[in-house]
Amino acid sequence: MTHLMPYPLRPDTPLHLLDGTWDATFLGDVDPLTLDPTALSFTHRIPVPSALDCFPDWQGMRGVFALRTTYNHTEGLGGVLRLAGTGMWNKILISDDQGQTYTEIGKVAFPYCPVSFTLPSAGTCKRELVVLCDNRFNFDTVPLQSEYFDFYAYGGLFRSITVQETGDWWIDRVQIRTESIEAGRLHLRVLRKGDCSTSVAGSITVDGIPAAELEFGASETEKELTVSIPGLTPWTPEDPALHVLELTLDGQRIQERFGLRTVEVQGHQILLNGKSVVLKGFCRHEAHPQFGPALPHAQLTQDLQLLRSMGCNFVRGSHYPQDPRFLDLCDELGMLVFEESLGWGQPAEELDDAGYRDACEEQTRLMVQSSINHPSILIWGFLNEGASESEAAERIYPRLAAAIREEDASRLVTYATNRPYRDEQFGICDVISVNIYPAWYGSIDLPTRPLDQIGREFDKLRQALKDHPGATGKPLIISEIGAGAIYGWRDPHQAHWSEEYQADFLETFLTEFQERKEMTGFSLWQFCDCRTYSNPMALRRPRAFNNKGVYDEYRRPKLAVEVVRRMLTHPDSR
Ligand code: ADA
Repeated sequence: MTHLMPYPLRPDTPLHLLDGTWDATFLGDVDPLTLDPTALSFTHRIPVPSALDCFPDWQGMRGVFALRTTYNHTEGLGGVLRLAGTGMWNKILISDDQGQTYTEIGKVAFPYCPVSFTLPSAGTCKRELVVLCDNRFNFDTVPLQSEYFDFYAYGGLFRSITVQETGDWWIDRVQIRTESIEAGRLHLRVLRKGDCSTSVAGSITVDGIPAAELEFGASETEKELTVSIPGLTPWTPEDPALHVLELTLDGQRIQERFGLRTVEVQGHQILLNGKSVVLKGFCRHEAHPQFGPALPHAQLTQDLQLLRSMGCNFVRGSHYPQDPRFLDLCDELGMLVFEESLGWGQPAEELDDAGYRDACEEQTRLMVQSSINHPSILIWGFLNEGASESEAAERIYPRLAAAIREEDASRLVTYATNRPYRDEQFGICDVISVNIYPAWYGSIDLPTRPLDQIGREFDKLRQALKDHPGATGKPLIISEIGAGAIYGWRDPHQAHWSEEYQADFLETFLTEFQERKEMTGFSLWQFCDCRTYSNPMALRRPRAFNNKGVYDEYRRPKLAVEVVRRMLTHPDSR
């Protein structure tokens, strides 16, 4: 069952779900750092979560927006404010007493990334929360999101917001990793936060079965232990069995959901629970023309059903941390996931910026910490199509890979490159991921059939990777390949941009893939069309959309959907 609240759950802790209708206003080109929150007046009532610049009065506008809500907090208690995903840049303030004075809680400029802030305790119980959302591009304040990306940058609070009330200390997370499927052995890392000066004791159950006792000494904030639960059903795409671990510590409870599963590589293969798995799926943006990246639960569910119905077992969450509700659904449906932190085509100069590197590492760590218990995630990634051939890459790629492995050594690390013939960072990867667009971008060598280029490109790629010391012998994923098609544009000549060309393109790719056993998987570009910019790139982006979806932005199927379905559900599909 999917709960409205994603895991972890804290059944005994007072929790305020702040999703609802908030006061809102557009302030335009003002400085959010010096703005007086007591002087705000509000013109609109707007739902949160949402993307503010999707609403009729504010479509396409950039500047500062203010949002405000109130909730009743228990007097004297502290709290943890959790934002599951926000846009661009935000400053969060809380009122101390009926909105007369405000305290700044923090700023967040990690688009799409789950973040949390500690709230001070207050004497009053009614608290006002004000968020200033700035969706203007500014490399100094939002280095992670730039205007040259190929997907539209929105502002606002895209995903759920909660306040959990706390006493002096609280259990932050229990991170769960599978050590042995046969023995049902789990490695646990329990994290405690707040004022931890008292010692506390408690116990752990898994699916209600007692698993361990534990004790935190005074000032201890972290505890690692191993528990074995024989007979636990493993998690597989076919039978995605999920289990609930409950920790009770001095009267506080936390419930974490997990799956028993391992992932590793062996030569060209990816092994899931020791068995070879071929990853077959799509890259997917969290995107809708009317709601931007703030998708309702029903849309998340439908998207997964559509992927499933095409025979996919894999989704690449391009190009940012995913909605925790989506990951919960992937866990439940047995969909395998490649989750990556935000990045798109960063040139060497940006990779060389110390502030960029720090922000990139921090958002990557936050993504891993937040998503760590989702069994569906097999692969962590970062820096889609960055300048991985540059000298500057040396200062960030190994650092990000190391940060991920420090947070979680139990999954595979990769990044998607679009420069496989000159890439210098393959050595840090467990899996090689290549984005490649033969028969779409670049020269089409007529008079041969353009689609014949796909096979030729793969021969070239195979040879290049075999000769590359960092890549040779590793699993290879085609992390992007695709062709654009305008929904409804049918053409007997199968011209570029027709649904026919896209369908034929994907059939050719899937036929090639079938025969090339050195390829371990693919995530086709892309699941559905998504909005991008009406800038010089628009000449390659009719409608200012990236049209390489097999569904259009309203999830209307193009011809390619049936082709993919036929090929992937064929009994001989590997
Ligand atoms: C890149 C990029 C995608 C998209 C794609 C395209 O590979 O990673 O986000 O822009 O190209 O459609 O050209």
